[in-house]
Amino acid sequence: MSTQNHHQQPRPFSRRALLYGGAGTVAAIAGGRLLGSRLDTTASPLVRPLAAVVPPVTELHFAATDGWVSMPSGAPPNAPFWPDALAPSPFDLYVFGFRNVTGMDDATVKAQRGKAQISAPLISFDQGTDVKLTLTNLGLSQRPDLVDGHTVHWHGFQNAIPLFDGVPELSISVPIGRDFTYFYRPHEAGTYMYHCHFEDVEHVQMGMTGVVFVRPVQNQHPVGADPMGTKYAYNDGDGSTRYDREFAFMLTEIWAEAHYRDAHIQTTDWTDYAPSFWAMNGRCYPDTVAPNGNPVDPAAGRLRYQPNSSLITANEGDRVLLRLANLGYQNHSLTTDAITLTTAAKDAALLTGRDGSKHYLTGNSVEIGPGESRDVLFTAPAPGTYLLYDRNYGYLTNGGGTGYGGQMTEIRISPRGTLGPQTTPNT
Ligand SMILES: [Cu+2]
Repeated sequence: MSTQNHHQQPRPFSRRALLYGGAGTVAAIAGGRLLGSRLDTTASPLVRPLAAVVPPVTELHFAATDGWVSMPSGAPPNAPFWPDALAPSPFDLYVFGFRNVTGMDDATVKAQRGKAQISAPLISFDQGTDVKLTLTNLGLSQRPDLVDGHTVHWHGFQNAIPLFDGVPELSISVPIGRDFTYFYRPHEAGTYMYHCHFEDVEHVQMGMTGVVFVRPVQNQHPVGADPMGTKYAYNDGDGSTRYDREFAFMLTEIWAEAHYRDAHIQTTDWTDYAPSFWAMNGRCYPDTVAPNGNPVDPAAGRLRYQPNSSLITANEGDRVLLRLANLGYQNHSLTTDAITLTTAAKDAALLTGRDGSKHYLTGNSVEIGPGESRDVLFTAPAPGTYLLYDRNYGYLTNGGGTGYGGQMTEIRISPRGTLGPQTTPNT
């Protein structure tokens, strides 16, 4: 530094000072308890106690890292890309992903490094309840040379604060070894999706995608003669989105060659995109119908890090809600034979006219493009097993092998009164 600089008068306000101030604001928000205690002790009569004005808060803690998962064993090998020779048994494919580490102590959180899951945890919130989601970047155990950040981008959420939007070029990403707390106040019910936005073409393809949905306030104020406890997909005003059971689906494709290149320190030309697997909730048929798993259960086997089942179960006559989200790079069209599907919402918006009239779509197929969501209802037909599948038969394969695979699952209908009330989605 020159003496000239040393003698400069400090300017009252500069762009750099503003940037520093911005960072201080982030720190204050991230340390919510500290901020709160300062506000509580202020002498200003204009500041009311926080407890009187702050809505209830849901707090979650996620970790971002890499890991290994398993595609169906019947797929033909595609040497050297799949199965990946670096994969520890019983796994065969390298991924990036999120884990829900809420409530874990620091040492246990750190122990999840290298144990990512696909698709990301299914999360849901109540309209009007604030959300604090802390993301910890645990780094990549297979690629310690790669110092990528991670973020959470709630796709479709009308975020008033860019800091919490998760687009790193415009706000903040979380470096390795650091935490950042995102804040959301969900005003709009519906089905959304979330994903990491850091090097997003790569990180999304590698598995950092999940479904998030917001329950409407109408659940607390049932319409007509509906009893308390009635569940609705939206604030529809007439009960037309009432449902008994809900199942969420993250639709993606998996390009095994790109996953191999990430594991083996090679780069990918994304314009060559040519997926080998088509997945529902990170699994390919027939794995889609296996029960929900648990990433912290060592006995969970080859689907341990693909814990989200896509099996649909219901009693005859039940109203069933399908929450569909597509974070692949291809269009998908889900169809079912012999069941009429009603699409009530697209991209977390109920299909209504300005006068509130309903413009739901009926048919046996639902089109859904990349980055889009759909809320689809049907009434469970006579007992039996039905299929929900992508009507592009090219997507009903595992690695181009014989037999059915890919984006397909089963709808298993039981006689009336067989299944008790559903308490958790996708069960
Ligand atoms: Cu990421």
